Amino acid sequence: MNKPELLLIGGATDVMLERMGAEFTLHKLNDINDFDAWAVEHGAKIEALATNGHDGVPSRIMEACPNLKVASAYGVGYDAIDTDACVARGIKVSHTPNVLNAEVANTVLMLMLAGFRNLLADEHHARSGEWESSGNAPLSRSPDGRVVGVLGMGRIGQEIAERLGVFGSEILYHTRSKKDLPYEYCDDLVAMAKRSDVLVCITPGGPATEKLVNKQVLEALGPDGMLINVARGSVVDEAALIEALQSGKLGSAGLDVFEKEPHIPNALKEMDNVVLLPHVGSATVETRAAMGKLTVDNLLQWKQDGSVLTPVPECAHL
Ligand code: NAP
Ligand code: 8YV
Repeated sequence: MNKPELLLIGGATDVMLERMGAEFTLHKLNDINDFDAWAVEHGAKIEALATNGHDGVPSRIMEACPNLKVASAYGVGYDAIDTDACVARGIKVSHTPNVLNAEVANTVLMLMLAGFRNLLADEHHARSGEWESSGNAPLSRSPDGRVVGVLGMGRIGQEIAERLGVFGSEILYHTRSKKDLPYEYCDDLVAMAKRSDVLVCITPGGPATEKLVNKQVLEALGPDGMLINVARGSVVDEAALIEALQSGKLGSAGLDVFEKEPHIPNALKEMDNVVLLPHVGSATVETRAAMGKLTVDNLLQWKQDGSVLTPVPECAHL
């Protein structure tokens, strides 16, 4: 029996490749040299797509593959996918919610600890020999008992709030609608930032959240405040962030995501009150295996009965 044809955008683990290859005829975008020639020969046969949060579903792929029926994304954030265009073409889009909540929350704790406890400077002090030549490192600050404002209180935000229990944090949150949760809701982001020692961003990206964290929010967080962004680079006004950090109007930052990934502005790289990560919030072997499994499970479910296990909300009715 003929297998349905699947186009893979970006990388996939060996396990994913093996599972997809057993049920689909695989085409790997990375291996295609002449896309136009490939599209003429194979485009109309492609029914399934495996993609990721960064590449999404490019319009040239939608056009080249007019019979696309399912797009399974490896990642929970799908701001790179034009869901309106997918719905208009009847393409079911799935993503990987929940399986990465704990890891992204761990990343927030790691950035918060690194920031308060001067991890990078102290590590340098030990490794460089400065401890022997110049004596003890300066004191750091404790992460305990801080007020943490969480911008976005969904699946990951709630896991962050729960895990911050180990630091005895007081949790405030800002979202568009109040949740039935044991944390204080703030309907005004600037007011929440003013009360917070740390502001953690964990909303989706896209136009609704673009530059939500602006100059006013950053200045409200203040000279002792810490910004942690594990959401999307677009959520924070990066130019305003650099200005606030340079001028001392904002104390410090821990950043996993940036406006133009993988580019990180030199101004941020040069600051020692900033901890930088290359978008690795979910990037452990264990969590990526779970994300890969769900990505393929969605494709196999679609092959079985035309549905997907974890559709993005915009496609749930399809
Ligand atoms: P989720 O369950 O959908 O939660 C999103 C939260 O953001 C909700 O509480 C939502 O509440 C709030 N929100 C949405 N738009 C908002 C707005 N305009 N203003 C204020 N709050 C808003 O999503 P999730 O699973 O927690 O994931 C969140 C995001 O984390 C993903 O979309 C992705 O961008 C990012 N992420 C990053 C990494 C990484 O590696 N760094 C890994 C995974 C996920 P309301 O609807 O009530 O506003
Ligand atoms: C991944 C993420 O880096 O799930 C998300 O939204 O940002 C990360 O888990 C990415 O999506 C991998 O494709």
